[in-house]
Formats: sequence, C-alpha cells, structure tokens
Amino acid sequence: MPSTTGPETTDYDVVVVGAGFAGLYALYELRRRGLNVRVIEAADGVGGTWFWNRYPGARCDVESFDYQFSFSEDLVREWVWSERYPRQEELLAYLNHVADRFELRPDIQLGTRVSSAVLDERSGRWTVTTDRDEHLSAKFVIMATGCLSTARLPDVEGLDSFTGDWYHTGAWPHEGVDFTGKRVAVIGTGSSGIQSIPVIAEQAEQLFVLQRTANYSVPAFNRELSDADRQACADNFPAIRQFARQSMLGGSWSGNDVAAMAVTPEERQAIFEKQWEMGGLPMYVAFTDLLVDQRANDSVKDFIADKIRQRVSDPAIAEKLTPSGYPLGGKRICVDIDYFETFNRDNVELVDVKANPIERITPRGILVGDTELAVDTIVFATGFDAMTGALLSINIEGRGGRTLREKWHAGPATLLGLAVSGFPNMFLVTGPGSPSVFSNMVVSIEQHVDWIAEAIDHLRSKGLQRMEALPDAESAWVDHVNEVADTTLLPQADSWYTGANVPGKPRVFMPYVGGCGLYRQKCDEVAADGYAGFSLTP
Ligand code: NA7
Repeated sequence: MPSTTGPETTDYDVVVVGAGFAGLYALYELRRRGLNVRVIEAADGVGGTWFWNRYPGARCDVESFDYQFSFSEDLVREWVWSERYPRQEELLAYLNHVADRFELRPDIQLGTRVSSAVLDERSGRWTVTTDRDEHLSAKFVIMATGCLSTARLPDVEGLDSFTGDWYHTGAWPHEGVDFTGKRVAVIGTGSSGIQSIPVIAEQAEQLFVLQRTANYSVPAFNRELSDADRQACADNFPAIRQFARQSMLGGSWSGNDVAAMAVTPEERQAIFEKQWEMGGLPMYVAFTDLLVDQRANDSVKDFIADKIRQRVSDPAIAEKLTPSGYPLGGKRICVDIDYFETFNRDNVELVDVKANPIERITPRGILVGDTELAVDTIVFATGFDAMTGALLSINIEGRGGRTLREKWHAGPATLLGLAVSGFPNMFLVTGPGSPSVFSNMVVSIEQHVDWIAEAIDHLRSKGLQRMEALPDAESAWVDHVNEVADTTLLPQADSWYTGANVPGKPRVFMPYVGGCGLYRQKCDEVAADGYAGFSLTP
C-alpha cells in the first residue's frame, strides 16, 4: 500500500493519468514489476475511448483479434469476441473484464480529473493535483491520456439558443438516445459520423447529414465470428501479433509487396478488388506506394469513387459523397457498415456545408446558407482536439517552471513520442511523434508501456533517479518525424493528424508514419544503447 506522508499528499512510484487501454496496461505491467502505482481517471469507469464514445453504431475499425491485449495468453484464450469488428459495448466489457481479472481496480481512482502535474526540481518528484484538490507525489508520471479524448464542438454561434437536444459523439449519454420520430441533423462525416449515420437513419423520421468534406470509406464486411475463427486466432495468436508488431500499421492485414504503378491497370484493378473484399483498413496496404506516389494514390481514389457510384443510386449525390482535393489516407480511412447505401433512403438528405457553410445554430435548428433546417436533435460528430488536446488541458510544469503549453506553443516536440526534454521522469503513451493513431493503438500502447517499464527498471537497477530527453536528440527526432511524413502525401490533407481541424492550432504532422516495425526497432536501439538521447542522472 502507498505510504501517506501528510494529510493530503500520498507518495507513489508512478502516477498514471488515464484508465483506457494504455493506463490499464501501464498499471498491470508496472505493478507486476514491483512499483507502487496510482491511476487517476476522469470518467466514472475504466475504458477511455470506449467509455465515452457510446454513440449508435460505435465500433472499432480494427478487427477484434488485433485490437486486444497480448500480455496474457490466458486472457486471449478466455475472452470470446463475438464479431469481426468489436462494438463499443463489447470493448468496454472487455476492458472491465481486464480490470477485474487482474485486480486493477484497487489502484484506480475514478471520477477524478488531473488538473496539474508540477515537477519539484529539488526532490525530483512530481506533484499531481486533482480536481478534488488532492496532491499526489510521484517519482514518475505517465500520461496515458489518449489521442482522441478531448471532444470538440465547432466554433458555431447559437448553440445556447437551441431548444432541442444536442449531443457530441465523443461524450454520448449512457442511457442512449431514442431518435424515433425525430428530425435529426448530424454534423460531420468522419469515422464517428460514418458509423452513426446509418443507425440513426433507421430510427429518425428525417436525417440531415451535414458534410463539409467527403471521406474515403471501405465497407467493414462485418460478421459474427465462429468458434473456428476464434480457435484459429487463439492458436496462432503469438505469430499473428508478432507479424503485427513488425508491420507498418500494427495490424495482421496482408498486403502486397508491389507498387501499384509497377503492374498493369488490369492487375491493379484485380488487386484492389481483392483488397476491397477483405474490408476496411487493409486497403492501405493494397500496394506499397499508395501513400507516397500521387499516381498510385489517384488510382485507388478512382477505384473507391467507382465503388461509391455503385453504392449510391442518385449520381448527383454519389458525386457529392466522393472525396476530392486531398490524398486517400490524408484523413484516416473510415470503415463503414452501409454508410453510402444510407443515402438511398427517402428520409436522409445530404447537405453540403462546404458550398453553403453553417451560419449559426438557431432556436429551431441550423441555418445553412440562407436555409434553416428545422430539427429536434443535433449530433455533433465533429471530432477531437487530437493528440495534444488532453495533454495540454493539464497544467504540466517541468524544469524551470516551464509549462508544456509554453514548450509546445509552436507544435509538439518529443523524443520518440515517449518523452519531452525539460520534463524528466514524465512519459507519454502514444504521444505525438509516435505511430499512435497511424497504427493499431493496442499494439502501439503495449510497445510503449513495455519500453517505459524497461526504462524505469533500468534506472532502478543502476541506482539512477532521473531520465530526461536531451534537447538535441528531441530536435533530431522531430526532424525525422517530419522528413518521413514529407516523403508521403499525407500532410497535404487538412486533418486532425496535422491539427488543421482546430482553428489556431499549430500545423504539425503529429503521428510518426515510418511504420510500427521500424519505430519499434528505433526504440529498442535507443534502449540497447544505454538510452542514447536521454540524460540519466544519479
Ligand atoms: P473527425 O475524423 O475529426 O471528423 C470530424 C468531422 O466533423 C469531419 O467530417 C469534419 O469536417 C466535421 N466538422 C468539424 N467541424 C465542422 C464544422 N464547423 N462544420 C462542418 N463540419 C465540421 O472525427 P471523428 O470523431 O469522426 O473520428 C476521429 C477518429 O476516431 C477517426 O479517425 C478514427 O480513428 C476514430 P472536415 O473534414 O474538417 O471538413
């Protein structure tokens, strides 16, 4: 049990902020290594993303076999995934099972938001303060705060005057929402919009879909899993996960080791078809050059545009739903169930808010151009202040009293996405500059937590107290992240990868897109080299 040093301060080896996939595994792994760990979680339950995103149709766009922990073979064998793509409810049940199965709950404090983390340079310890005015002292702080955890409403006037109900997909009411007989507007056609729109359309009397930018989406071809599917996965799981760890995106999807431009148009079409039939994100790896060669990217865009035309009966609506003006992959590809087909329904209307922007919310609905859409309910599927939002909502104060907000005023800078110069003994899980959102998050989370746990073990075994990213190594990593991104077409899109979805946010391509395998190798090299790029002090 932790030792209490005063009425309000409690001492820990490690304070972990967040109890989603990352926080739960950090607690499990660090506690297993003998550390005294406290997890602080703002929500009233564990689960992170899967606690908050309860909107209709919410499910993971990575398959259940890939999107699960690998640290316990028993857990892999025990847990019975019901569908190819896990629903939010199933993921939340899984994470609750993990919390119970590994007796994590006694070390997790729910319903508590961390407001600040301040370094005391003299003692070398962090003081973590919560919104309950508690002060926790910790040698290490791990920010497991998630990449898509700060929901964003658009800067549109008038919401206060709206007399109907409104919701954000990323903070959905637990009791659910009944759309029966309602006129509904969904704003946003990213992944959350694309997943929720078909389900809301089935219930609502009338649905307006307010689209600013059309998105690339590939059908999930979701299905129930059979016992044979589950058995095959459990039997082969170590090999499946090993493949995923070394892959580009951290998934077990098979792709092709050939460039789209190196084959004939007929062969290209056949390969796209085959990859399409696999459903979802494997489309990324249909060819090796899709994200780096404009012609290759155009070829997959054309292929998907054809599919949209096949799925949508009205050619004019199909045209509006066809993405243009940015490369495929520049915004994360969506994985849908009947999204495009939903626009064939009589009760669904696509509203182009790029041509006619949203002017304001009115008491009765939404003013688009000079037309008022009268609605009972507005659903904001408008995304998140991604990757840095949750971190910067905490007042993090490092060496010399410098805050992370000050340090990152021109954009995030990290070493390996794991650590920040000036903030010793603070680690980030899936921070900016790591593969994070450009990968299967669970594979990346496990890799980060393992690396951090090893680093802390290293310090302890050598009698060292402090670990801090060196400024030069950090700058070199930031340069590398940018160089790799610039070899691709991805930065060309206005996306949350670059911060472009938040007005005024510095425009920096945040995820590392060199691939999970290469990234892991680089992290391992740093560790094997005695944590090269970090200062370790007694
Ligand atoms: P996203 O992908 O950021 O999507 C947000 C959507 O909301 C996107 O279509 C935006 O259009 C739209 N949006 C945002 N602000 C406005 C305004 N003011 N007017 C009209 N439309 C607006 O968030 P999601 O929650 O869907 O998905 C996030 C990730 O979660 C996803 O990639 C998966 O990894 C899981 P825009 O494209 O900016 O024109």
